[in-house]
Amino acid sequence: MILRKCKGCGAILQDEDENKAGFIPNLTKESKYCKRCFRLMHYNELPKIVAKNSDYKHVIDNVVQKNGLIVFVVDIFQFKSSFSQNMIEKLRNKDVLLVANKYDVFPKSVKVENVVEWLSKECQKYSFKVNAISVVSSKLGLYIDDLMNLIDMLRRERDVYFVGCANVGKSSLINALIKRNTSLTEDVISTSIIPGTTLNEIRIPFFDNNKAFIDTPGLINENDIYQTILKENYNKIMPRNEIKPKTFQITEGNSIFMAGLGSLSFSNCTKLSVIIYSSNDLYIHRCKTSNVDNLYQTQIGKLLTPPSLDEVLNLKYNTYQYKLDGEKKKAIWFSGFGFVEIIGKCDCLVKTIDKEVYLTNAIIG
Ligand SMILES: Nc1nc2c(ncn2[C@@H]2O[C@H](COP(=O)(O)OP(=O)(O)OP(=O)(O)O)[C@@H](O)[C@H]2O)c(=O)[nH]1
Ligand SMILES: [Mg+2]
Repeated sequence: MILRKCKGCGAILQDEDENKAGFIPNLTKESKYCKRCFRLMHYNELPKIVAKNSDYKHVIDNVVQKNGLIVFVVDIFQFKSSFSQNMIEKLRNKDVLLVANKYDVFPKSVKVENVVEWLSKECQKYSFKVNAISVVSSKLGLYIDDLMNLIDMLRRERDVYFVGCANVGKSSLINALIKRNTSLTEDVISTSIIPGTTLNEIRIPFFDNNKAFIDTPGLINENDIYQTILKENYNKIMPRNEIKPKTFQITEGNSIFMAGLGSLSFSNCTKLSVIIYSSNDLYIHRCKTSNVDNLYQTQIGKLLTPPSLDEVLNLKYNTYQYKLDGEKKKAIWFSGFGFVEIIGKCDCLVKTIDKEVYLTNAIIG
């Protein structure tokens, strides 16, 4: 028996168990997509079966053994959680093209060259050598031709593997490259807002000599807020179009809530500029620091939502303390729901849902 793979998710097609990956009611030689991918593509029904880290690990261990060009995709809005230490270690000393996707969510005033320079410094910080860096939007097709040129330059007649954390847009990027370079107008691979959409390796012959684009399941990052909050809130925290930054002039004793997902409290400062980059739908609330504890106790899930009221009891919050010397503009990155740039000297107490927070030099500059 020849095993056939679903073209949308890579699972092996089968007609025996509806609750398992790759199910299709009547499997024939012509079958292309499993029921899950068919319903996702035609009815936008979100997948219930998702990849596990065992799927990712099995595939990535195989990819790094191969002599291919590796396109390491990160999400520019979730840079810190998608530039995963775990992936960096796997990809060290390989032929890597780093691609920052979802550039469309950044304000139009942000120059690609500056983002590339910032990314290159982040790579240096981790002594992570890459062959090239590219910034794109697979959604709007921005800089897709430049990326194709880079791939052509670096591929040297080899296969091209797309790897990265779940949800960064690996499958969307392959779809964008194929649509731009063929007569196809529809997506070939399934994509969705749910992390773990791609279930197994998907090989799409694209170059001469049967060389291919190869999609892979993403690493499900435990530090990703999408592993914690309810699915109904995903659309409120993931920006879908250009972010309109919100600027605040902050003085001693002021705080800012990013809905109920986190807050920043400022002290030991005279005057600061604080710029919030988050989904335009995320409610930002400024208040006095003396009110913060009371708001956490009484308004999470109500005024300060997401999270939703019925998930509040399961959530834990962590605090982090930063001392900013004011010499350089800094960025504090939350896991998956935004980042905040701060100009000025201050102490900043960050409280957020049980996920890591990162401090870097400002990316927007
Ligand atoms: N704004 C924006 N959203 C994007 C872009 N590319 C992908 N997305 C969205 O990001 C989500 C994840 O995209 P996928 O292509 O499924 O991501 P993936 O990396 O293949 O995810 P897994 O298969 O789960 O590992 C979807 O909701 C996409 O619509 C982009 O360039 N801009
Ligand atoms: Mg995918």
